Amino acid sequence: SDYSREPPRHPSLKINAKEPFNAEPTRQDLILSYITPVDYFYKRNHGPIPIVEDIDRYSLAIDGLVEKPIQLSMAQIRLLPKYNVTATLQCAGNRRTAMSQQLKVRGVGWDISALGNAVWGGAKLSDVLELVGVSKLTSVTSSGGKHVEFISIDKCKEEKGGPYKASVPLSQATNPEADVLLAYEMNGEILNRDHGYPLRVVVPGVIGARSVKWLDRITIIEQECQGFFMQKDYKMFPPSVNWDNIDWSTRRPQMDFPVQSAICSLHDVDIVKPGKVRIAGYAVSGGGRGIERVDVSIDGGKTWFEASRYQKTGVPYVSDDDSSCDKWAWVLFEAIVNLQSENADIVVKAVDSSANVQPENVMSIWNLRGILNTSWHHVYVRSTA
Ligand code: MTE
Ligand code: MO
Repeated sequence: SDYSREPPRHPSLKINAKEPFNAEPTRQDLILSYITPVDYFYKRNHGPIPIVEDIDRYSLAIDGLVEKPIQLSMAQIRLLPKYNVTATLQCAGNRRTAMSQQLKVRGVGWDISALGNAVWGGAKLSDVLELVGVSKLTSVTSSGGKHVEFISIDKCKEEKGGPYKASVPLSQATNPEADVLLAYEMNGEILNRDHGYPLRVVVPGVIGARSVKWLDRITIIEQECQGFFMQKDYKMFPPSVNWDNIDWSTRRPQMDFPVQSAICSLHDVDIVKPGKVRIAGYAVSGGGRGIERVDVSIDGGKTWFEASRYQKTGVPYVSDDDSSCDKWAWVLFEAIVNLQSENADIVVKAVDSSANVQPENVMSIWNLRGILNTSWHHVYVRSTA
């Protein structure tokens, strides 16, 4: 594998693995703005970043169980109606390091910033599939439970040098409301190489692993994608499963991510002045569920109060009100607390619009791959005058 032509990256990113390149922004940088600048957006790769040199020769193949397979140029994709969808992409491995500190797990270590919120611009997958004769809102019954597989042009060792792939159910792919995009823009700029130039999938509300970058081919298949990252990775196992007794076939590939939140304004073990302290961070849920509430504690979870939530400044955030909020996007939260005690255990947990809550204890959701650590996020601070 060839890492000699990697793109430039912002020097402030914390590098968790160099080859393949995996990096996240600092906690402070992550919440500087509601829309994450491309420079500060986490980068998660399984191989070298491919190069598409000549965009005029790039084409996307759409084939499989369709009436008329086609090849689309970038120019043809750009002719389709363009949508801008604000969506948070979160890696299933976000917060893995904290899980591994309790009991070792396998995988790239991430702090709390393996996510970002961007405005993705592109064509809807439902419009693209109409071009091959697959109509919108194809139900599970009428499709016979088919799937849409996304195949990349990158090469990764987990696929024995083959491309990264993933799939979503055809019923989700053909649903315009699911907002599955073939994105060629990120925050109004041409998608850069790290994030999938020239074209990537964005599956809102679903773990980042399904949003395939550097898209080469879309194929309609009978069964879900049999690739490594669908079948031998990114599955949530119970704490009792270890590397000796694991049977990958017993679990389904993880799709939606659960409710998550974390404090970004503080670290373990910051020294703060007694008095007013700002507690700020993000909360997000999968599946288009909004954030109903963010609870903050400064006594380790004995007593709680509610933080304020916001997306766009000046617009009140009302979860599940599509007209005023971005349903696929995180909320930022903020609370000003009065810290007097010498040692404070500051905690955050969020509640989503289906009343799902985060588990208190990380070991209750421990799994050998260290995915979906959504346990209450703690920061321990000391206050001295
Ligand atoms: N697509 C390809 N082709 N190759 C990859 O390694 N990584 C996936 C997904 N799509 C990956 C991919 C994972 S695990 C995540 S979390 C997201 O891309 C990360 O997207 P980002 O690097 O744009 O933040
Ligand atoms: Mo990921």
